[in-house]
Amino acid sequence: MVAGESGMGKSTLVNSLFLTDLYKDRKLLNAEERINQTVEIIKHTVDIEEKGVKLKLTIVDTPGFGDAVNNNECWKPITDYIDQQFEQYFRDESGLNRKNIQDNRVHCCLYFIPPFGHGLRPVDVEFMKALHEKVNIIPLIAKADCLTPNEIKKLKDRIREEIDKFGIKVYQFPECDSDEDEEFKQLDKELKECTPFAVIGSNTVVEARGQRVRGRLYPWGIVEVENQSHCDFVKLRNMLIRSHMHDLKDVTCDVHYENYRAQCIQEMTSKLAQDNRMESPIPILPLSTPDVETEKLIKLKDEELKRMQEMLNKMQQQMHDKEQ
Ligand SMILES: Nc1nc2c(ncn2[C@@H]2O[C@H](COP(=O)(O)OP(=O)(O)OP(=O)(O)O)[C@@H](O)[C@H]2O)c(=O)[nH]1
Ligand SMILES: [Mg+2]
Repeated sequence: MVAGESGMGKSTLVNSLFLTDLYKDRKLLNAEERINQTVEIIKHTVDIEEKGVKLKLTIVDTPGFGDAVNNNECWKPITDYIDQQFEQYFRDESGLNRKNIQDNRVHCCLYFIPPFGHGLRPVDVEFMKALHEKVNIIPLIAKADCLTPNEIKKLKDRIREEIDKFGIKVYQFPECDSDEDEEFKQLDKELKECTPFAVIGSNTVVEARGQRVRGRLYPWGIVEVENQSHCDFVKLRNMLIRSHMHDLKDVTCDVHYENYRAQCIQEMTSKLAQDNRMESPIPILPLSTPDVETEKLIKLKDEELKRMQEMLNKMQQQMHDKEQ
């Protein structure tokens, strides 16, 4: 999923990342870039092949915020979308056919930070905080071609400091196994030092050094999307679809989804406790002889409540253990 202010190049990057022109069927406003402003949440499914492995990815492009006078709660449509996917998964998991559940949970959110400021703006802090318990956030510096290498370095340091200072929980790259070879360890270190990734997107192919490459042509030269000395696009792409795809899925499943699930169960149990006659996920039998039957029902519900509470405690303990 991509999120951030309008015009930061989200749709363009999505397009560049998966090397297909996802938007080629749309009416063209601007012949050169061929991407319109995104006005609703759009889901695309793409089939890609990475080193012989076929992958089916779902990409969620979201409309950028910033057009409204008041950007209060501009993250709401996004948090709602993420919750809806969790809810659907939770329903499917509790249903009859649990084996073939389609997993539409959001495993990663690329958050675009503008390159123009001096770090995070209040809206960036609030946006990421609204999302960080629900999804793996990977912050990006958008339109990195606007900055010199020195400026990029400074901005990265600043953003990293502010992420710490404001207690924003962005996706943490897992520790590298100590038995990995030195080259792997070095690459892993470089990847971690590189965050937040500075990216450049483009939908145009230009000619550079005799080759046709994805890039942006300026009067003073060409910036190449996949040139590692121009930006971190290749690093980002590799980590997303090669090195860290599994971890992103695991963290979603073990941390974010478990959070959601625990909350759901807690809400359900407190609802039950409030009124044990209320509509609940546990079937209530019709009462024939009220007194005996009611007592039986209350006992049953008490037991169910106890079980749910135990399950909740266990999950919270597990989550707590994992965090440590
Ligand atoms: N300089 C520069 N311009 C870019 C880059 N990526 C995209 N753009 C341009 O920025 C403009 C907006 O790009 P979009 O991809 O539509 O931005 P968006 O974030 O999807 O915008 P919304 O759909 O409104 O949220 C277009 O004119 C792009 O050509 C980049 O890396 N560098
Ligand atoms: Mg867009």
